[in-house]
This record gives sequence, C-alpha cells and structure tokens, in this order.
Amino acid sequence: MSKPEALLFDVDGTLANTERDGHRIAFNLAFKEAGLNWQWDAVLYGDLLSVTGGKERMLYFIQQHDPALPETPHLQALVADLHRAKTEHYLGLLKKGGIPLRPGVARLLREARERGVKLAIATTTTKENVICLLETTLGTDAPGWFEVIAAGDMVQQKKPAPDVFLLALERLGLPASDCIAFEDSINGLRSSLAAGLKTIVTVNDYTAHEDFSGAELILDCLGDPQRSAKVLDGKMDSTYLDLDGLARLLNEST
Ligand code: XBP
Ligand code: MG
Repeated sequence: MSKPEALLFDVDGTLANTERDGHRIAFNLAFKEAGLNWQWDAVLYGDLLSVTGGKERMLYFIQQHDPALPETPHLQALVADLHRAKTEHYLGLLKKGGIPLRPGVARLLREARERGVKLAIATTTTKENVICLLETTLGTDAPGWFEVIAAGDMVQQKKPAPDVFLLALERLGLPASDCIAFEDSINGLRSSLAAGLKTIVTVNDYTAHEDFSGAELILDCLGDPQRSAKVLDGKMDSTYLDLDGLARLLNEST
C-alpha cells in the first residue's frame, strides 16, 4: 500500500485553535489602538469566520454591521493599516506562547518527516503568521520542515477557491491524487476538494456544526497514543490517525 507523497495542512483551526484566542484578540487590540470602539466577541467572531482572510473579514463586518467609521477617504487603506497592526498583535500573542498545536499534529508531522513524506502549508493567513506559529510551537527549525508554505496573499482568490491548494501542489510538483489535505472548516474543505485532494477534517468549536460532505474522514482531532481521536464520520482502524491510516484512505477507491 503506497503512502501519500505529501500532506498539505491548513493552519488556522487545523494546526492550532488560533481563531478565538489569537486572531480575534489581535483584531480587537488593533481596533482599540486605532480609537475604534469595534468589539468582536467570541460569538460574533464565529459568524464573521464565514469570510476567510482578515482584511476581507473586516470589510464584511463594515458592510454587514455598519459600525462607526473614522473620517477616511480610503477604506481599503484603513483596513490595510488595521490588518498590519493586527498581525503585529497576533505575532506578539504567539510569542508569548499562548497557542499550542492541536493533539496529534506534532506527532504526525514528525512521523511524516521520518518516513520521507513531504509537508506543505495551504493557508489563508500570512506567511509570517505561519512561520511564527511553527517556530513557537515546534522550534526554530520547523518552518524548514515544509517544502512549501502557500499563503493567502500569494494567490488571486482565497478559500473556498482552490487557488492556494493548487499553488502548493504546483510547487510540490505532485498530483493531487498522491497527496492528502487537512482542514477544519467548510470553506477550507471546499477549497481542498476543488483542488482534487482527499481531505481529512478535524473539527473545532467554531466549525463542528458545518457540513463536511465529501471529506474522507471527520475527526475531533488527529489523536495520539495517549489521547484517542473521536471519529465523527468515516472509518479509522486505529485510535489515532497515522501514516498507515492515511495510506489506507488514499488507496481506498472513492
Ligand atoms: C483562516 C482565516 C484567516 C485568519 C486570519 O482561514 O480566514 O483569515 O482568520 O488571518 P483558513 P489573516 O484556516 O481556512 O485558511 O488576518 O492573516 O488573514
Ligand atoms: Mg482553517
């Protein structure tokens, strides 16, 4: 049974639960610093997550919620400034070490490296955010474990469009049929499926209610020998997902 040639990972919600206690907090700090009284609570943020990308999310919030806007002739420039400030705050939060990887992520990354399976990232967030998360959770050499880091602003259309996964595949030089994607959200799953990738979904509190039709397997997390994964849909022979389990999924006809 052939193992996958590469594993392609989403970041936010998949490698780590970065949204509620990371990105959201950073957005609010940036709003406050800019003198805006915008406050994204955890529930509102769940709704705003339907839009991928921080800049796009702010524009959507302005359109939908009509908050008080400062005098500015250039909304795009305001949003770009806020996003730069938000990124700085987010990096600061990561550096404080507040956001751990989800169960099983570090184990599977290490197993893939040991067995010669390539690693790639396909994310909506920025490359600097990804590198910082990898360094603060896995060590300063960890960004080098990844053959490709494909990020949101490197492509024309963010998820649910397939662009970022297609870019990662192109840079890996591999066909989708030899690879497996990991996602946590409906927008991410749409993106990976549209790129032709078999996809494992690990849900989180923000995404557990979403429709993951088309995923190979839906889990509460990847699991570890000491922390079983719960199977929400699909079949898994072990108590956690490892490369042998992934090889079985890849070789199964759909
Ligand atoms: C994640 C996102 C990101 C983050 C914020 O989507 O939508 O926008 O919330 O990152 P996915 P930026 O996990 O599907 O890739 O503010 O850097 O855009
Ligand atoms: Mg995600």
